[in-house]
Amino acid sequence: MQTTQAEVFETIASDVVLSSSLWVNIALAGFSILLFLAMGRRLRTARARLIWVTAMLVPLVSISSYAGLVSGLTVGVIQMPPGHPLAGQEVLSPWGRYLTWTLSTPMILLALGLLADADRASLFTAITMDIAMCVTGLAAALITSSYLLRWVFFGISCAFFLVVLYVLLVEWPADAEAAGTGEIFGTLRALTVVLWLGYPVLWALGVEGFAVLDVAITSWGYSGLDILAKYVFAFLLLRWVAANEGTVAESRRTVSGATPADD
Ligand code: RET
Repeated sequence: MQTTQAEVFETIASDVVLSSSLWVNIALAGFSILLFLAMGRRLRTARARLIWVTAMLVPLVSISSYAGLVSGLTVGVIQMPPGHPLAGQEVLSPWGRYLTWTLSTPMILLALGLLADADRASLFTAITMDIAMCVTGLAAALITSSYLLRWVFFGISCAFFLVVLYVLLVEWPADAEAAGTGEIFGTLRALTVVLWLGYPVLWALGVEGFAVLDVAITSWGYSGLDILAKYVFAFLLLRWVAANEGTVAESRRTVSGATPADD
């Protein structure tokens, strides 16, 4: 059955729990954009300004993502394959979430990497593996031919996620320590690791996976995680950068990634 965008829009709008999970994020992203603009306007040094722009892009991508979801543009109706708990039924799939994560999550990692003064190779690794995680997660959500292959892609996405976690937990802490940003990096890393682990759990429990949670509750779960992993994260980061611009400015590497020894 072909469902029109207007029908999806109506379905979302008539479900108060589902639509409120989206509108709350549009409002908070809008507020964050204005707040972050004000917080960073006095920054002058190159690295601090780069972190600022990176942090600003998080709510900017988010407001576009959630507007796409409420409009119905990036929400599809898919029929679950045999073997899935809702086999044969048509369910709403807000695939726009996974797509826009490919833009927002690299910004979060870039901001953390710049804060830790990480080298280019580890920045590139974390960001490309993260994008691969999101794209394969999108594939897992959209496959309707085989229940098994949905989980195969889920597994592939988890493997990419492990690489991201490795960089965050093993590689960057030492860089951050050396850069004098160890404490704030530790706080933001803990926030990121704990919250990001919630996303695959939610995927597995939601309609995409075992269907223990319905679409609206799953959407609230993602929205709640987003609020903490994006706006609260970026707020804490920008507040620290604004108060400690001198520390951030004294990068061992230039913004281009060369270490002083390379010069
Ligand atoms: C998916 C499902 C497949 C397995 C894994 C996932 C991980 C997703 C993560 C998302 C983080 C999103 C954030 C968005 C902020 O804009 C795709 C759910 C591992 C970690 C922080």
